[in-house]
Amino acid sequence: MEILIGFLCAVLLAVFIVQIGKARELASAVRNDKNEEYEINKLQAGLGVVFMVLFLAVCLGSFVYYTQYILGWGPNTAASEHGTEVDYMFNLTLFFTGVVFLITQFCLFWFAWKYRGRKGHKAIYWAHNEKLEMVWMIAPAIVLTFLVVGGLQAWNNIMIDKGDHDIEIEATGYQFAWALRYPGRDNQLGTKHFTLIKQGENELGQDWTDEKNIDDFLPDKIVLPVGKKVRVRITSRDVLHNFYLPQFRVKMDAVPGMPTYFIFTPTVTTDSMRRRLSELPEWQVPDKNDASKKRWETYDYELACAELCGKGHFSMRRVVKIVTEEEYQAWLDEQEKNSFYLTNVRGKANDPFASKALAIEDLLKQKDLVNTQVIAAQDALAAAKKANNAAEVTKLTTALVEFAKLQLTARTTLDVQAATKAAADAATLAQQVLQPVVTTPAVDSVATDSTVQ
Ligand SMILES: [Cu+2]
Repeated sequence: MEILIGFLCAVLLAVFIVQIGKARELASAVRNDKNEEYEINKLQAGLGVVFMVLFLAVCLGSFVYYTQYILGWGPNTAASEHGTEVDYMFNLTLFFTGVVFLITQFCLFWFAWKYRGRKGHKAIYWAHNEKLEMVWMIAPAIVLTFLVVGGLQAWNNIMIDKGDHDIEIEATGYQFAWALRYPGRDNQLGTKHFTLIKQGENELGQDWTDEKNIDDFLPDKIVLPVGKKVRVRITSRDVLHNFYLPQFRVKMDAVPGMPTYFIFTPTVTTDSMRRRLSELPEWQVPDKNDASKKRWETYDYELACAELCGKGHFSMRRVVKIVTEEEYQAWLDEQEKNSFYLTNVRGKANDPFASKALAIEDLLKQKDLVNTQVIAAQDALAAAKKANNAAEVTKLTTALVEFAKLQLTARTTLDVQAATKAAADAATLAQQVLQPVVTTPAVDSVATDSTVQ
């Protein structure tokens, strides 16, 4: 409210000054007083210079004040490999346009002051000057060529698809959400067709006769490992949407009937980004939704839709988490059992593999066996640490390194034999390092034995 009142006062003051100026101008014209006209010129040109100083001060001040919020500055430096290139182009453009802005604004008001109408000064008639025209044509042409060629080069570097990505995921925009799809452990997205789309049953139109679809799962957020090259296949089911990951400088239209893509490598984990933000005072305040936490503690990267696609456009948001490779593998492990095929199609009337045993089911079974042993070993290690049993801690820590290797095999292999071997090896290792579990209740059996005697 105060700002509005202040703004209105400033407008009224400006109107007042202009009206007084006009009245003076009219009076001098009636009196045919040239000196009065020169005085008015001086006043107006002087006010122009004052305005210029204030205006440029406000521009520079707001730039400094909002630096923390500008992409490419402070906490908003890019969190992806190619993002630094985009930020560089932005900053280069900002530099050139900033310099031109300062020079032109200065010249505009300074010239109005310097060449104001004065006694004894006559304006010269200057139709054109070829040299000057050449300068102001060639200088921007050089700068723009530099910017455009640099921009094209950056675009080509970013968009080139060498097929050497580590992970391919898919994002399908629809009114009003993103359907995300991961390829599962075969690392290949299954085929889909729009004619197969069935509300509630097959949202993406996945073709269940394609075995690549069997392990595809549809999570509610994007989780990616840091430092891995990710290709996102971007599609839309209805209207134009836009796949936008601001912190990674990823932005691409989702077009119905025409898949697009974006390849990027995340470089900053969510945890690192939170730590980065925790150093800033404005992120130290309590969170809006959870007052027990600071704002930086609940920070998450996000996927948004950057195409105004209808009334629910605002709700097209998904959380994006960048994690370490180990955390990513653990997340995949969790998600694997949620494969859309396994949870919704397997064993149903529309299951094309109804009578066939599937390798993925064996793989998941073997993986679960390994996981059980690993959890038992981790629990044993925790207990040994609590009991201050140094020898046991050393033994279990060494064993857990071996367990981790077996677990990784069980989590990633496509070969049932390899998975079965990993499960068998894990069982053997568990036998060697874990205390045998006592199954007979010792006290009771002794009592029973003595009664029998
Ligand atoms: Cu949208």
